[in-house]
Amino acid sequence: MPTHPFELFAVDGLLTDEEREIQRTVRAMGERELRPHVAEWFEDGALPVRDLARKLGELGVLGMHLTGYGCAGTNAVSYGLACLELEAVDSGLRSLVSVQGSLAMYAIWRYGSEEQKREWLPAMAAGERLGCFGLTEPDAGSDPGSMRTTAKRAGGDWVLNGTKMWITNGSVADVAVVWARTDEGVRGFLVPAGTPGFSAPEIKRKLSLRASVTSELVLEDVRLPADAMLPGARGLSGPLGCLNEARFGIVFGAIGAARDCLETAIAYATEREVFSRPLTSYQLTQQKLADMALELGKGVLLALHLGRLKDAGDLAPERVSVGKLNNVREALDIARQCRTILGANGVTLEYPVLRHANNLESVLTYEGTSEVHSLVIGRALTGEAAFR
Ligand code: TGC
Ligand code: FAD
Repeated sequence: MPTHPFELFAVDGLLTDEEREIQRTVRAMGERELRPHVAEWFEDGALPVRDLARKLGELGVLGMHLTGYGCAGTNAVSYGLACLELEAVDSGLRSLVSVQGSLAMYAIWRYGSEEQKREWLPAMAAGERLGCFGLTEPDAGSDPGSMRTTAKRAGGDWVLNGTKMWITNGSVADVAVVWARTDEGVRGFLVPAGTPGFSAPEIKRKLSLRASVTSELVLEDVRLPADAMLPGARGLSGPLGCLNEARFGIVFGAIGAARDCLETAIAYATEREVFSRPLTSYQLTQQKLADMALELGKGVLLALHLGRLKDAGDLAPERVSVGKLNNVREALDIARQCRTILGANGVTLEYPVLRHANNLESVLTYEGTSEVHSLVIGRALTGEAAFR
């Protein structure tokens, strides 16, 4: 009887009953309501974000690791497992949950005023209102400290000018969390959709994360009241603090995409006969499968370890970098290797492997590129910052 790759590492035994139940519930919803449509969403480059947000809100996964304001208040491991199961369907679905819960909601939850929290968080947890997170600019990605977007005081108001680029859910969001340079350093602002001077054109023709909306944010003399600023975030540590949360979800999520690829490749190789024997019966195939199972298993153990550290309040940012760099890089390698096992069938949307591989190209780049995370780890190891 074949053993599942996770079973080789006895992963299930490391989870509590509640964590297993949350994982089972998210997986079942994903298989029932998301997987049957995902190839079409990817092919069309169109995602029914509003419908999905409401479904994900009902499931309780939006901002699920936050407490109060309608959020589920689960532990970090449960949130990670939900990300894993959503990304097993498509990275774009995990992205939706990451941006809503770990970036937009987290920014408000962590740095917002009581009024801002009450206004936005319950509706965002329910999936009735959507948020996005605008940090990257056309000329400032890895180095957000060089951002050009400004917020200037005008009487009691703020006036924002600038452009944000590659913003997930930008054109469907009800509120954009926008980071801008002020006289007192980088500050965060809540920009409601429809504010005069604010527009969010969608970016088309992506070859990756096609089941995800990506947009530009254009701010032309956008006037906001004084209370649109997030009072608790000062300096670059504000947005970077949010990134720690979303990167943590990706550490688990990437394993979901890789698991789906490996399960697909094993099932395919079992059925596929080459030179009159099943593909699984060849040593070269078994070598590939064994190597991938090792990386997948090590990746899930690393994710769980980081999850336990996070729940214990001991997850330093460089540890998140270790997980993000390793698990996304290995997931991408696994997706590409699985593609070889599927031969020509691997390049179609009939199977998920190249879709996952293409998605993982974006995942390797967003939330800190693999090079940025290598440099964060390098700085931790040597004490030398080699970013600039
Ligand atoms: P540096 O001088 O190191 O730090 C500036 C201030 O920030 C603090 N800090 C952090 N705080 C919390 N968490 C972290 N991970 C932090 N890293 C640094 C630091 O202590 C300092 O605070 P203070 O109070 O002393 O001022 O900053 P640097 O300019 O040298 O940059 C360091 C670097 C390169 C690591 C950072 O800029 C970086 O992480 N760059 C990558 C940018 C990035 O990841 N962008 C992602 C945009 S969002 C996104 O991609 C969403 S995709 C979502 C989806 O669809 O799933
Ligand atoms: P650059 O920073 O220009 O990097 C180009 C290359 O240079 C990379 O290989 C990089 O690693 C390398 N490099 C950079 N610095 C160094 C260095 N010091 N040493 C050596 N090499 C270096 N951003 C948001 O704010 N919100 C979002 O919701 C969001 N969603 C996204 C969705 C998608 C689909 C994508 C693709 C991106 C999204 N991003 C988002 C943007 C993402 O965070 C940036 O693309 C990422 O931070 C990298 O920035 P960049 O693309 O400008 O690349």
